[in-house]
Amino acid sequence: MAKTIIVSNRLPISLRHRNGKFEFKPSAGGLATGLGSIYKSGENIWIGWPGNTIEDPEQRAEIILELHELKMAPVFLSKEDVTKFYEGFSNETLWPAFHYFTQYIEYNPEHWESYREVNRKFCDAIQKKADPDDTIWVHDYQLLLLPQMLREALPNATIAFFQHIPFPSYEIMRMIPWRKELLEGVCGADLIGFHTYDDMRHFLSAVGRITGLSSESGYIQAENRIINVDSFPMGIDYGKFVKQAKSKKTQNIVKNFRNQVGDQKLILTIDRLDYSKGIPQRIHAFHDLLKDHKELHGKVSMIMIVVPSRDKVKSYKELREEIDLLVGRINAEYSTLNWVPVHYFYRSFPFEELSAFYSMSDIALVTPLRDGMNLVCKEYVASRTDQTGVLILSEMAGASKELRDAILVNPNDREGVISAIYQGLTMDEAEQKTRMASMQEVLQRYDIFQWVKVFMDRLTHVKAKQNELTSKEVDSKVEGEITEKFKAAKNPVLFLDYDGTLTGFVGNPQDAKPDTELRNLVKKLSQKAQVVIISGRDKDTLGKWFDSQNVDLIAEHGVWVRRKEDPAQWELYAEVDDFWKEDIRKVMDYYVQRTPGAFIEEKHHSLVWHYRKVESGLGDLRMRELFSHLKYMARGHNLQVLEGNMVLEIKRPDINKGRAASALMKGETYDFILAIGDDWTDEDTFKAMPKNAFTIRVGYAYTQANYNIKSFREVRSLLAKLTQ
Ligand code: GDG
Repeated sequence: MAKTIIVSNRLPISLRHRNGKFEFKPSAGGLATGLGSIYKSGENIWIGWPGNTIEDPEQRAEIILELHELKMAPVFLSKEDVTKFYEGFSNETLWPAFHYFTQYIEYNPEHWESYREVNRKFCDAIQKKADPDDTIWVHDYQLLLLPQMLREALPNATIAFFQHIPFPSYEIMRMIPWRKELLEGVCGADLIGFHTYDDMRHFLSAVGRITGLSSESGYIQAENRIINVDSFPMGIDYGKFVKQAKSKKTQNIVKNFRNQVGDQKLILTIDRLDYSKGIPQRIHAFHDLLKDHKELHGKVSMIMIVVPSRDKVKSYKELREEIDLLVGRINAEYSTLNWVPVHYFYRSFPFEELSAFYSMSDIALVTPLRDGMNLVCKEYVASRTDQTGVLILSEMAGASKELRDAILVNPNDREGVISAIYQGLTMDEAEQKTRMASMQEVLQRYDIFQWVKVFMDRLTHVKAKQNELTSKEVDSKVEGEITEKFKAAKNPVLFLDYDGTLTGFVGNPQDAKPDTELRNLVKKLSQKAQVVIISGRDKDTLGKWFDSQNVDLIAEHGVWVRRKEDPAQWELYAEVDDFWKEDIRKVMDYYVQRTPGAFIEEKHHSLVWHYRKVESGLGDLRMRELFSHLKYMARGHNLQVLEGNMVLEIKRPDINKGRAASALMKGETYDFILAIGDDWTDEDTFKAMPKNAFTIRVGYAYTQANYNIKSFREVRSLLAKLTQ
């Protein structure tokens, strides 16, 4: 049976070497608990770095054995890996870039090289454990290249990726020299998750602009499959925080702590040491609050817990010194013999004490400058079992998207933060309870277990969707069937769309003329079958390009037809009027004036607005505007507005390829019919085909066709097989 493998840079344990033996302490973090239901069952396993650098083979063997008992497997990193991959590329390039601290970004090719190598190490370690159809869930920014490496090594595996930190705007992403490799690395996954909708739209925009892969409604269209990108705001183990807050142990600690600090309001702040958390800015705000409100002196204290982290990295060392200085200054300025403004702890606390801090504090002040989610604010809310307390939360934390009943602040707006603290200190109990109750309801429902469930369900859904598409793939069996039936046929016909089907897309539509390979292919096909080129192109271009070929041409989606028996004669297949064009052209022209790169193509029965050469993003925006403008006008003229591949076309609704194809087949008895096309206009052709026809859509989109095929290259190769 297929198993599930969880992968993260760090294993959820801490490892200590004491008295010649290793001691393993499992992590009590929310993620480890949430994923516990997965990795602890059946054959499942968690793979990652144990957190120490161990070179000795005997010690390694001992660790492998011990971890095996805990359903974990190690990836061993060398000291150099830790310096270059972990402290270097992960924490000095990706971390600052993804948190918008561009001033701290290091661009070091050696670190990049190591990042690649370590991702490869992870891939190798996983390959040793994985079966071909396993599910592999990769976590976080240290392993952005891993999904694609795994895709290549295990093409049939189900691969998911979740990023715990923000995903920055394209403007930041494009600064990184290795941006394309990083994005392509992530796109090896089937499901890609972020905490918020903003992260996901930044990712989709970067993928579109940097890799060229297009997406719609959260689905990226990769060459051979669809990839779903979605937002999954991570929850906490809600029940655990409630239980701990109510426990005797924690209540006793609260009493004890309270005796020590006396009767005053407490403002709690808890963070890992990190410049993204806005710690100095918060101390400045508290300082100014005390300066402005003398009446608060002696009545309010801040409990500030900073958990040591990455203290070998220069910017972190400097941050620590800055915090020491600021705390020293505020305490020196305002302390009295029985009051200290800031109680500062540079260490971590056991869980029951953490819970006591949450329980006893009147305000939690959570003001990161940027944070993927932030769990501390959620833990505070869960711990407020009597529903009193005030949460002040930064808009820059992912959690602010869910906790709308917190006092939301911009952490850069010092005045705003000061007045939020004042509002919190003076908020009446009824309001506190209303806000807290509503936040608790949200967090209780979307806890960590629900998060894991929703993510895994979505992964199953994406796979099912992919299978639906690939089950229709033209594989060698289908290819064999088509070729065999074609060869046995006496009167076969082929309906072939042109752009995107027989040839790729280019910037200028007039440059897409048939190359030698295609001309030869069509020539050979036309000796064995009736070939109909069925296109939206204008008749003059199509006529010129297929001048000497023995083929039927249907131009402009069925307005014109040219039979091979009479190549000099274009026949009007549909009566069209064009008095509507003047009004519509004026509108389209207005959008051309405003949009560098856009142009209008005029066909006999339609007008087309092209935006392939417009700046990416701007083209879509203008197209949407034009779409709604034209839709309104189209009603008056009984016209249809259709969105195509980087074009917007307006035409009469009763003219389409399907109608033309049916007319051409009338009275004929074909014993083999094949229709191939790549966009919505070809769907009309597919719909018009009799049941026994082979219909194929190029690309992996939903379609009326019986089959999908990867690209125009595969179309050519299929057609070449028919000519042999
Ligand atoms: C990353 C993203 C995202 C803190 N002090 C103590 C202690 N903690 C625990 C808290 C909380 C955790 O550490 C901190 O989690 P955060 O979410 O606030 O921050 P990051 O470490 O930066 O995490 C972040 C997260 O991933 C999850 O996706 O939310 O945005 O940056 O759980 O309780 N625990 C104990 N003693 C302490 O003194 N026992």
